[in-house]
Amino acid sequence: MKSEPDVDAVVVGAGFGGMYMMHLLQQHGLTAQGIERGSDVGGTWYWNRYPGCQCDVESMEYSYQFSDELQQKWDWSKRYAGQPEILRYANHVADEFNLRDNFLFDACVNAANYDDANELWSVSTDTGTTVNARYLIMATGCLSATNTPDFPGMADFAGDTYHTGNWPHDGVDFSGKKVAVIGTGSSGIQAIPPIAQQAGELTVFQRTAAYTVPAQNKPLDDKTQNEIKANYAEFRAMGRMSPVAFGATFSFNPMSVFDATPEERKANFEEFWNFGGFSFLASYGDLSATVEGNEFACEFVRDKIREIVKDPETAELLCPQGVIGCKRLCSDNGYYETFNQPNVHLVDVSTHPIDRLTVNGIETNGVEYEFDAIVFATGYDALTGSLLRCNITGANGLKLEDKWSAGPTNFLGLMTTGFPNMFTMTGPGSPSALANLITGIEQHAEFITQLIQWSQSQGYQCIEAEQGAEDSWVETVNTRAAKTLYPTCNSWYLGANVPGKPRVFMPYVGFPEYSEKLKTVVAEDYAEMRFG
Ligand code: NA7
Repeated sequence: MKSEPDVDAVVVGAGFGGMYMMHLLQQHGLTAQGIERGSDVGGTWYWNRYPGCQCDVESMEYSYQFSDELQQKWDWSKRYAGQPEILRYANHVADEFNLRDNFLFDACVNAANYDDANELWSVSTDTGTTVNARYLIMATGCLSATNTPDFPGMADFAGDTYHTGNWPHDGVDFSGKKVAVIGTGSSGIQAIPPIAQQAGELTVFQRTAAYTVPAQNKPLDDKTQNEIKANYAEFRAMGRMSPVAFGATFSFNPMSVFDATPEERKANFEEFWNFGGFSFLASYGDLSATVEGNEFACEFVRDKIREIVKDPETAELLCPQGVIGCKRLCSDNGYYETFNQPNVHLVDVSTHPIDRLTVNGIETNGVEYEFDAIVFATGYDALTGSLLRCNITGANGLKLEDKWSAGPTNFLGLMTTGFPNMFTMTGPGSPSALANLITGIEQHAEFITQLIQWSQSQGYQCIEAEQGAEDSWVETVNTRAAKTLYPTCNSWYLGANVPGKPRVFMPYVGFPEYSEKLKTVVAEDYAEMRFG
């Protein structure tokens, strides 16, 4: 006789994904045990408490839409919410829907094994708890496994070290200190201006200059907020129609960048620059179609940098090369202006890398720089890192790290063959970080719940994607990516930022088509999956 599970499902992670998943399971009468390594809800927003941390999707869009009552009740203070406000929102949602009771906090999953005989997942944590469940739902986030380069001498440095993705809860006082920031992606670009305000001296180590557009953040006035709330359903529907699942606050210009005169282009780029943030990539319909067309926007941004940054040598070092939007476009609050401060210095480590950390600081190109503190803004083992760190073993002893040794393969970014009843939310192979993550989370949680219910209604205990479905989905994801400029740069979308990680473009490009595909799969009674 087969063993019975302790609960229907284990949900790993209490970020926005795990929270909504838990809510849906509870609502549909399924029992669930949540496991979260943090002490409370919030996921990415629980850990990323570095100064200046802010969402790059507008508040009215970066929020749940499953409950109109919730979206009407919550008021955002700013156009782009900062981390503290987003974390307050996560806590509010947890309170409203009673989501904490079924979570075990301060517990990190250290193994998840599929028991073939009983068709159950056995999930164990570093606190000694083991839970047996029919379904395993991994809501571990796209950007939650931090990446800290393994510089020689890491242990030698006598000062304090921090990673932006694991920031002390009580904050850090850099007053009067000599501080280094390594990394100039979104996190570095957001953290550098406030750290520069406080620190005695700040030195930024830049390997690749990133494109950033001012967020143009501002308080969200009642009138704007109330207008959106009055037609929230329509506003959300507009967001869901966009290729990135947000953008209801701005218009995508369908014009070709080649059809405009230089003066028209400059004026148009200026308009989008002044609007701020990601919208800049919507300034022309074909901006991301060709390198030649894209270069017009790149040069516009470089001219802005040359205009803002007073020291010409620093300005040139800050000028990014390559395609804008290939790596995720950053949005900032006074980033370039910060380099005009006399206490801020830029060290280019593109041609000569950081050699080592020393007792006193950082050594590169024969020069030792002395610091009291080093901030690693060096990013994440994105999309797959948080899954692989859970040590997952599927049917017949197949390890996820072995199956994905050449890169992640799955069906719809949701299920990988050989791992029955395991679901990954906003995983590789889904639009994930290329789209509004909360919208993607809702879509996945709803799909998974519906699929489990359907399977149970048919009397099945086991769900698995057919190998053919997985192969064809992998091909679709690759074909999609190959039609874009995304694979042309060393981004974390490709795993290129982590030494030794397979170089595979992981997210699915195209949110609306993905939504249609999910609907088709449901309408066809999950024909590409096997049930048992
Ligand atoms: P990112 O975007 O991966 O940025 C990491 C930065 O750290 C980037 O500038 C890297 O340079 C730099 N880096 C990484 N390793 C090194 C070494 N060894 N030496 C010097 N510099 C290094 O992470 P973020 O946290 O900023 O942003 C992640 C996402 O969060 C972001 O896209 C938003 O979606 C929110 P590189 O570019 O690799 O040369």
